[in-house]
Amino acid sequence: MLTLYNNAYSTCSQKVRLVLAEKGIAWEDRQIIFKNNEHIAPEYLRLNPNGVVPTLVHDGHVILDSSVIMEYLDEVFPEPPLVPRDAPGRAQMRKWLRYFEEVATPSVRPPSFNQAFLPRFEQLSDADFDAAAQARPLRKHFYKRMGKGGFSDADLTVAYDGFRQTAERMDAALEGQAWLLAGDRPSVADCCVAPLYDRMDDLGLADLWRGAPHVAAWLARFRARPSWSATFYPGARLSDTLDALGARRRAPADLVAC
Ligand SMILES: N[C@@H](CCC(=O)N[C@@H](CS)C(=O)NCC(=O)O)C(=O)O
Repeated sequence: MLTLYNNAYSTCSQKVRLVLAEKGIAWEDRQIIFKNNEHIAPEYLRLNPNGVVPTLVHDGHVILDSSVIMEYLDEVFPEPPLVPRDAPGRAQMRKWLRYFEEVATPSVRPPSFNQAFLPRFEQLSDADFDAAAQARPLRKHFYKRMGKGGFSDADLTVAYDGFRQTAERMDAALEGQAWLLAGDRPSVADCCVAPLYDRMDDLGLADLWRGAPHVAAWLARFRARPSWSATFYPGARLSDTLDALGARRRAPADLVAC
């Protein structure tokens, strides 16, 4: 009934897996392997013309975009609620979702590519790299900006600044409450951003929220939930597969300093 096309270490996939696990929904796992270009294969593009994961298929309906999928799941499987039932509460939740999509989500990409994904591309000829960028409907210009040499220190500085701002805002909101919205369990707003923290931590960048104790406590609280271990199974972190990815680690201090 529910099929999720997703990838183990994709943060957008992890958002949706957290919601599925919090709700205890059974689903079919269809892994999309990036290095085999399965996300830009014609049969997958027919399902998701953006050439990204995740994609949810439910009773023949194709649902795209991780944040849309999270809200869809809450509508179709209302218990336990991960979306506020009142309009002002939903507006609060969407305020966070849009802010995360504008600031935190793009902040995670430059360090992720520089530290983990670049080796896949830097061995390509210029023509093959161009073709790889052109083949990505949503990310053509992002890949061109990265180039075979990776994102610049200026790009990394913008990314770190955005993530620090996210942590500061969340820290203020989390003072005196366990989760971003009222309630005794994580909402889709928490599920949206938590995988981004896990990724930054995995990249050695946890210093970005060193001055945000409520964020650190929130992350520890989330990591103690069964939904977390269901989502972050072995292989779901870049550090689990760094060798397979041919990744290089740079010293965090070196990265944060720029
Ligand atoms: N707005 C989309 C973005 C999805 C997205 O960027 N997914 C990444 C993985 S987290 C991807 O599939 N990237 C493919 C690529 O870089 O070619 C969503 O939230 O679903």
